[in-house]
Amino acid sequence: MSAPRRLLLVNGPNLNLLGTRQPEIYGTATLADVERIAGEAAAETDFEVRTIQSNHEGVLIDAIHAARADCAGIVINPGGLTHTSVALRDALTGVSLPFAEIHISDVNAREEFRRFSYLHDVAAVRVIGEGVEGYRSAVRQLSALIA
Ligand code: CA2
Repeated sequence: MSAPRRLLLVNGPNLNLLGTRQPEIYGTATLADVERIAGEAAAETDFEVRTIQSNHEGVLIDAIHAARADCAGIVINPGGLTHTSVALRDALTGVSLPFAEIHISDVNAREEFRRFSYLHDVAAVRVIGEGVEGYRSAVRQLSALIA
């Protein structure tokens, strides 16, 4: 059977606040804008996007597990869990779907603790510090890799 033309877009803790605070770091676009950008990029190659944002690690892990049934890949901004979560890494490697890790800000140019990512060696694509347009790039690169 051919792979489903669907990607799961995961946004982790606090990304629901996009566009409301810290514009100097994250810009002024909202989570709705991010989800629209990802959907537009996916449509270029006839993919659709399912979105989830949660502030709860277990909810994100459940969504990643569910993606195994009907998604071809995952685009994820894990928020602060990037730097802390073995469980999120295990979920992503456990479902064996290719995934793109995206960060809006340049995590390498901020506090030292943001430089390490538990996903850095298992992500198929990494996009860092390109603002919310980075989601477009992540979706395009992941779709190309799957197709
Ligand atoms: O740069 C990114 O995309 C991050 O993944 C964002 C996380 C941060 O912990 C990572 O180190 C880098 C934080 C997401 C919180 O987003 C906010 C947006 C607006 C206002 C407050 C928080």
